[in-house]
Amino acid sequence: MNVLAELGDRIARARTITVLTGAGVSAASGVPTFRGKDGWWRQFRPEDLATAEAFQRDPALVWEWYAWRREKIARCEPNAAHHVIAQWSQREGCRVVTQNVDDLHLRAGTRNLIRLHGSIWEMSCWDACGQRAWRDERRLDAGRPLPIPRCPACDGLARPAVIWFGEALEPADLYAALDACTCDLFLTVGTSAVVYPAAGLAREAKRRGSFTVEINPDETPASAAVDLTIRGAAERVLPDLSRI
Ligand code: BV8
Ligand code: ZN
Repeated sequence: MNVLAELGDRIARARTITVLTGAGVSAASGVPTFRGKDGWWRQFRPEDLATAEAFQRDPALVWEWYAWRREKIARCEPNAAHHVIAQWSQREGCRVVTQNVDDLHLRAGTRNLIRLHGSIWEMSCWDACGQRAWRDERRLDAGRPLPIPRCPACDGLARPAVIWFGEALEPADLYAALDACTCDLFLTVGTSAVVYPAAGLAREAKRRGSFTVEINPDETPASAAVDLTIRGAAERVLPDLSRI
């Protein structure tokens, strides 16, 4: 039986499935990945700007980067990989854990979605008045960056409601993701497996007895730890699996 057929059979037989996704799942939709060649903006890497220190130092610059990403993402549609994962998520026992902040899983209709790093379409109060994660989908107007968004409650600075490097994940999300590591089948799809704690989930699932699979065109630090690696693009491999 070939590898895809074997995995398709496992998917059909699994009582519980968890899918962990990274930026590679949105690549076919046109969303820049973080560590790919398109991950840079001007002379900055994501790690330079996705931090509270960068925002403290220059909120306007960080907001320009997020406005640029929002503008790009607003023109993207969920791709075949999102649609297959959304279909699987309708099954009892299937959970989806995403590191992506583009909300394309939500737009594809995914149920039981755990968003580890928040959403680029939500904002929180930087001045910590407590106003959190309100939706704001305003776009760039005529190519000029947004005026820095303000908090509707205290008129302080608003920040993107995402988890920056050096910030703790929401405990409820982290616990839900860890709980999802107890499953028959764990698929890690389209992530470079370098950002923790998300990067440790495949190993945790294996430790808990899951059959673990990586779907990625490239090798990653997780490749040696999983039971099965499928070298391919999510938007091609997932539809093939769903047809088995
Ligand atoms: C935490 C949201 C602790 C923002 C993101 C020093 C100080 C503090 C912390 C640390 C430190 N050193 C290390 C850490 C931990 C740090 C970390 O892991 N750093 C790394 C860089 C070493 N982690 C953190 O800081 C986390 N918090 O540790 O808190 C703590 C505890 C208590 C109190 C205080 C603190 C928070 C990490 C979250 C960072 N936020 N995003 C935003 O988006 O603006 S991370 C960002 O990168 C993304 O969200 C994504 O989650 C993450 C990983 O990227 P990927 O999704 O994997 O994308 P990437 O481009 O890397 O790879 C794409 C993959 O797809 C590739 O493998 C490619 O081959 C593949 N691909 C391409 N095309 C396809 C494909 N696959 C399939 N199909 C295709 N077509
Ligand atoms: Zn406020």
